[in-house]
Amino acid sequence: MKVLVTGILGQDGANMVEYLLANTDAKIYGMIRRTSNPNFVNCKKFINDKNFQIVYGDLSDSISIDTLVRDIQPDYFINFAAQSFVACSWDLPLQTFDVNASGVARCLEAIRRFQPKCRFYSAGSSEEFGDVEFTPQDINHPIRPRSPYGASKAAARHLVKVYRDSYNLYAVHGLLFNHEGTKRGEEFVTRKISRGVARINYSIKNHLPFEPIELGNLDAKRDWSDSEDFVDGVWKMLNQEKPNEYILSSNETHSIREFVEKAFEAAGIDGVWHGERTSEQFSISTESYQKINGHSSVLVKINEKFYRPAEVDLLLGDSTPARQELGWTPQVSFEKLVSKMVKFDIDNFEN
Ligand code: NDP
Ligand code: GDR
Repeated sequence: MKVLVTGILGQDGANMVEYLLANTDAKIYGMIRRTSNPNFVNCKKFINDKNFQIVYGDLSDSISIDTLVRDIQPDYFINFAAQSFVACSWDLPLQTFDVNASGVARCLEAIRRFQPKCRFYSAGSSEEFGDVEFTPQDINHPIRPRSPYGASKAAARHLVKVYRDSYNLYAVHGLLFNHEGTKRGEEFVTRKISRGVARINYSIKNHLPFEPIELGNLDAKRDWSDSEDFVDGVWKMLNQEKPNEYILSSNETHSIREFVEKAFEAAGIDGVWHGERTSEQFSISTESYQKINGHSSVLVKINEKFYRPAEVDLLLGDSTPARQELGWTPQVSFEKLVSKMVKFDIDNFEN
């Protein structure tokens, strides 16, 4: 069995490769694009595995995708590559659309032409629901994106359906709510917070001054899970009798504010909120503040530059069909996820 996985330097691609190497005998081809200084930090566990091989390709280059599918003849093509940062998609709307939507068309075309029995996964997103009409969101929720990123993923979803219906391909666009972990990119809010907590924790322990973490909208609510649970759900989606689309989610929602509280709690730092709107701050509670020799006690403050032109206020998924029909059972709770990320970043900061 041969599996082509894209986005392997990112979070989900790397977790998927680890999962496949641990659970199958497949030969894994991990696609990376050409960059001057690729970062292999997420690939440490498998980069030298005999069943793993790096291949070059780019979703914006159809020749590279055609060549890979034609030469490898994969049984599965799992596409996690994307311009995945919503905030940046207003700055890069065309590049976002080209990679996330046209890129999926390039993958589907390559499969149609060179290996039509290959099973294809396209990484859909709860951002497609955007300006939500009802909660929790299930697979029938209307598509109402609020960002160029959300619009690009919605277009990819339509393309996958068109190719599935037109050419009888096993192609699924599974809708993933937010998922995080120790491989998460540093600009996403959860990792930004867990890394910030690790930095501040180090300063407090060493009686050093520190800068607060600067965040945008604290009121947005997200349905957060662990990426390692999701790659199992994606693999299950690819191994059904018929190609069906499912939602993967935790079925819980929490605000950014709650993530901040839980993250500092995981490091044993007590904080309190005060102030309103853009003046709101999270500061060390008086008792523990005395331990830090009178340095500024502000842990989190607002920086308006992190607000978005349009926000998705509330995401809460309903993944009951995936749990019942795929037998998918996520293992990591919200609390466990936060403490796992904080602990990892504290250990890494200190070593
Ligand atoms: P990451 O941003 O961590 O990884 C994305 C990867 O895509 C990176 O390795 C990047 O390469 C690669 N990439 C970007 N552009 C191209 C291109 N033109 N050609 C080839 N590779 C490219 O994302 P995640 O792992 O978090 O997400 C995986 C997928 O799931 C994405 O499609 C994302 O949109 C989607 N998704 C993610 C969710 C989440 O909460 N994590 C939720 C819903 C959907 P490089 O390292 O060189 O930059
Ligand atoms: P999101 O993730 O946009 O949901 O997309 P992100 O972590 O970037 O934002 C989550 C929420 O936090 C608010 N926020 C901030 N966000 C960032 N990045 N930085 C900040 O300083 C900050 N302050 C507040 C945001 O406004 C937002 O409401 C992720 C990506 O993985 C997508 O690829 C994926 O499709 C969706 O999840 C589901």
